[in-house]
Amino acid sequence: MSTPQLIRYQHPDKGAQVAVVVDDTVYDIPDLTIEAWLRLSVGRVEEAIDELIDLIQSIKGQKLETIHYLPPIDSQEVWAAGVTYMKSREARQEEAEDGGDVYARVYAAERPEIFFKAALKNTVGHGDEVGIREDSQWNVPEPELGVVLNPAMEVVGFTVGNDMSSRDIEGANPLYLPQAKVYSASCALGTGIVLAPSDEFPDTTIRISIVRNGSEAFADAIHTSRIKRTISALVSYLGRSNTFPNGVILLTGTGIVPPSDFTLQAGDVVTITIDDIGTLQNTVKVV
Ligand code: DO4
Ligand code: MG
Repeated sequence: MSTPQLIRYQHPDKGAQVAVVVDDTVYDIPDLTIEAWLRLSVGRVEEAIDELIDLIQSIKGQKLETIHYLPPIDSQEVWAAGVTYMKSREARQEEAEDGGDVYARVYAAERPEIFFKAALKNTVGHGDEVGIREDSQWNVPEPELGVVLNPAMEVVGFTVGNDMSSRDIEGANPLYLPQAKVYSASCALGTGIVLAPSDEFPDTTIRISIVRNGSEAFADAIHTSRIKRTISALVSYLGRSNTFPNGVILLTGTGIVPPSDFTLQAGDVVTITIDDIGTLQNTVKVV
């Protein structure tokens, strides 16, 4: 049996629907929300996953065909860690108009950079359009592993994330970070939550490919072992003096940054694959 995945999708009659995907088969769980399941998993993550597996034995599944994915969140916020890979530190220092000392310092510091990234209203799912800002000339995707946490800050699984970023806005002044990071369709997540709880980073590779007019304009890959932080340290800082009663997603930072002369254009197709976690594909639009 493949690792179960919790997804949200748009059902033609019933609207937003939560389902479990196992072995390319979709099992609808009527009335379930991501919020309800994350709450149910507190203190018993493995048991809650086993219950889902038991439940789908009695449900008739349908083969996974064309499906309109929704982002695998409902009331959860998406937060993001930054400058967790050397490549990110180098690229930010290069783009920063003031030399970017702040990035070198945060890379070395014990406290990581963590920022609010998105709520559902600014997040798109696999297959939807992801946004670049109309007031920015330099936009990139950031392919990132997402850690999915329940209200007790226990890891329930992982997802694929895209922390879309406007490099000219961020580079002009670090205080512009929220504008560079948080806008319409600035975050993509999906396809779903892979229910493989672990406090260790999965031993996996994050890959990106950007296709423009049918040709690959950029591709790169990074192994998760290159990250400077641990999941437990990132989660511990996220949870300090803050609570997430419905769970939370934490993107763990990018280790891939396209060269400085690259910017996204409307119509580009961004495909992010994390081995054993999934593939997230979105077309770019100007917002
Ligand atoms: O400090 C800027 C943002 C860093 C970031 O998003 C990343 O490293 O992934
Ligand atoms: Mg990022």
